[in-house]
Amino acid sequence: MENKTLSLEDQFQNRIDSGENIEAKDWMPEKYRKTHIRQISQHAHSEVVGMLPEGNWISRAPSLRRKVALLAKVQDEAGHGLYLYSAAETLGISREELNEQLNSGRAKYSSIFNYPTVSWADMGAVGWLVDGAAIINQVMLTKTSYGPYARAMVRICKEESFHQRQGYEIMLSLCNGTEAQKAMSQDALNRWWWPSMMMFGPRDEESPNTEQSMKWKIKKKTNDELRQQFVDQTVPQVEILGLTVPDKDLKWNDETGHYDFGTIDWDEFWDVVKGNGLMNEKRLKDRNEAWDEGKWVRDGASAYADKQAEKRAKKTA
Ligand code: BYC
Repeated sequence: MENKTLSLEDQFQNRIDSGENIEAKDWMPEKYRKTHIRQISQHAHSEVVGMLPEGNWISRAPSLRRKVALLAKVQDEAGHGLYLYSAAETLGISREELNEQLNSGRAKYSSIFNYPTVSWADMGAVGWLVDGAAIINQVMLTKTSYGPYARAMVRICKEESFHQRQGYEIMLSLCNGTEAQKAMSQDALNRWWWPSMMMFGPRDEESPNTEQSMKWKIKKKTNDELRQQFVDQTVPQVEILGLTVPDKDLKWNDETGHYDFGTIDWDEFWDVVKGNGLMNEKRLKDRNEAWDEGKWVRDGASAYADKQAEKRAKKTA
C-alpha cells in the first residue's frame, strides 16, 4: 500500500536498506547499473591482467611443487575473470565490449599489476600481500547488494585464501633459508608494501565513488577502513617472518587500537592509474597479443556451439 506512493528510487533504496539482494531482472537506477558495470569489469580485468606478472614465473618456479601451486593460482585467476565478466554481462554489457575496453587501454584495472616481478620472492610477496589485500576487500563483496556479484565473490574468496597462504608459505621458507634468501624476501617486501597499500584506492576524502556505493551497499567498508584492516592484520605476519615493514612511521597506537602508518605516495598511485607505471605498456601489449593469438580458439568454440545448436534444433523440429 505504502509502496504505491514511493518513487521507484525510494522503493529500491528500501530494498537495499532491508538487506535484500538486487537481481539482474529487477528494476535498478541507471547509476547503480553503471557503477556495477564499472566496478565488476575493473575487477575482472584485474584478475585477467593479474595473471601476467605471475605467469612470468611459472617456468622458473624452483620446484615441481611450487610450479604446480603457482599454475593452479594463475588458472584460478582466469576463472575469477570469467565469473566476473559473466556477472557484468547480466547488467547488459557484452563480453566483446568489455574486452575491447581492456585491450584499447580505456578500462582501468588494479594499479598493483603495473609493477614488475623481478625475483622468486616476488611470487611470495604477491601471493601474501596482493592476494591478502584482495581478500580483505573481497570478503565484504560477498555481501554486496547485487546478487550475481555477491555470489561470484563467495567462490573467489575461498580461492584467494589459498593464494594468500601459498604466498606466505613461500615467504616463510625463504625467511627460514639462507641470508641471501632472507635478503631477497626483504627486498620483495620493500617493493610490494606501498603498492599493496595503494590497492585499496584513494583516501576516503578523495574517493568520488565511496559515498554512493556505501549507500547502495556496493561497498560495505570504505577504502581507508579496509587499508587499516590490512595494516593491522599484516604487520604481525611481517614480524613472524623476521622482516621489517619499509615505513619508519609505522607504530602501534594504544589509544586507537590500530597501527599508525606513514604517508602514501599518491602521486605515484595516480601516475600508475593513468598508465605511466613501469609495466602498463607491456601489460596491454601482452593482453592484445593473447587476444589475437587466441582467435582460432574462439572461432573453434563458436563453430562448435553453432553446430550443437543446429543439432538441437533438428532434434526438436
Ligand atoms: N587501481 O572512488 P574510488 C585482484 C580508481 S585484486 C586502479 O575509491 P571505487 C587480484 C577507481 O576505479 C584487485 N584504479 O573507486 C589479486 C576510480 O576510477 P573510476 C581488484 C583504482 O570503485 C591477486 C577512481 O580510482 N579488486 O583482482 O569506489 C591476483 C576513484 O576511486 C584503484 C577489485 O577490483 C586501484 N588500486 O573503489 C589476481 C575489487 N583504486 O572508475 C587478481 C573490487 C581506485 O571512477 N573493486 N581506483 O574512473 C573495489 O572494491 C573498488 O572498485 C575499489 C575502488 C576499492 C578498488
